[in-house]
Amino acid sequence: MSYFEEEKTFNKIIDDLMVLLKNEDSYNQVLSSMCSPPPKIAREIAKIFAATNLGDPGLFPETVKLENEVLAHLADLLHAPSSWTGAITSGGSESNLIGCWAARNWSKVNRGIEKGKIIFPESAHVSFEKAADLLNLESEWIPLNDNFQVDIEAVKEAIDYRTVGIVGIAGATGTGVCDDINPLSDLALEKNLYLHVDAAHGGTIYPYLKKLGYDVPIYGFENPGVKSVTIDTHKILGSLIPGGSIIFRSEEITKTIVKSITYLSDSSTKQITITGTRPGSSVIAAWVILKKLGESYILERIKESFEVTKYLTQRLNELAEIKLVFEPSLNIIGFTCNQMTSEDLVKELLQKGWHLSIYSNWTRIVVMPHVTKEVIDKFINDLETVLNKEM
Ligand code: 0PR
Repeated sequence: MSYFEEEKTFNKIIDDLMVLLKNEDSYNQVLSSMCSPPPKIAREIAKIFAATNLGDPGLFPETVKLENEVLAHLADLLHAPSSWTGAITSGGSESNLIGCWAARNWSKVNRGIEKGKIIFPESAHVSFEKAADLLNLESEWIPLNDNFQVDIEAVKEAIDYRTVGIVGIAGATGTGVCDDINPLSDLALEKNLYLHVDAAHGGTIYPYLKKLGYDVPIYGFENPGVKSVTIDTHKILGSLIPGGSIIFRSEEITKTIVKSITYLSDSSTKQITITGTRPGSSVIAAWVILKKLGESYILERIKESFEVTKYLTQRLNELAEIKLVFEPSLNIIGFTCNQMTSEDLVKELLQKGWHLSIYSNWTRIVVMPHVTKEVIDKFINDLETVLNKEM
């Protein structure tokens, strides 16, 4: 193919893709996502560093340094002790799987449990169901109290001699609620159990909310029983997809899962991730967001999302047909409608281009940085039209 033909083919493919996928990059009417379009600089990084693979760290030693700085930053947000260790992963699901994997293997080494059981709150993300299945762990799902937090008494009752670990959620998918991690930590210490905290969403919000003057829960390594924490970079921080991490209290835990890979360009490579090949671009983007755009950029995003959450709460409260299921503690809102089911409401709103999700029996909205006040005004307008049609 000549240079000219190649150029023509290139442009044609890009043009066709732009047409085919034109509605899928704007997030204009997306109210159901925990991701948000990345800043321009992150997109540029994706283009330039598309071939950087952290699965072969010997080839990318400078990117490995950035990776370690990102991990150190996240460990710091979680108040990890200096003995911490961790890994950048593909997101919350992989981190939660690794956390459960460590719980299983650590309990085998320390307590001789061969066929264990793991305890999850009912609010836990589906990745825990997958993890238990993959790891051949029995799972017990614990109901929530009236505040949508895991019922601590029920956790106590569920613990038996085969229990390898407990999971707590800091910023649940459906409600944004944080479990009461401190009593879970006490239980974990008392019974010598592994405690993993899923702060995939909340972990990148609470530290900044605290700086903005809000009261925030103590969900991280300040609780001495916490052994590992999931925290994502591709959620509100706005880094590239896929990007997450898991931070462990110490190597005493990860040595029960670590694998050596001697044939890579660095023959001392060790991995605790499920994936081998991992995109360096996502780590570089996270580094730029955390270290270069920095705290003021992140605070602005979070502040804005919280103001919009408050605004949306107020607008919804003004509608007689709508009832909020909980007072939002993070940027997640749940509501029901006295005129129709959440399924029907979500379908009607989809006709108008809005993407919402249903969690349990309520309609769920996640107020991410792309959801501005203007977006909310348009949404409320359409919601009112749908409700008026029903009267
Ligand atoms: N833990 C929590 C608390 C989560 O909310 C999620 C996903 C995970 C773990 C898993 O994270 P990964 O998706 O990174 O593996 N939370 C979002 C949700 O289920 C995922 C998502 C994001 C879904 C964007 C849709 C979407 O458009 O809502």
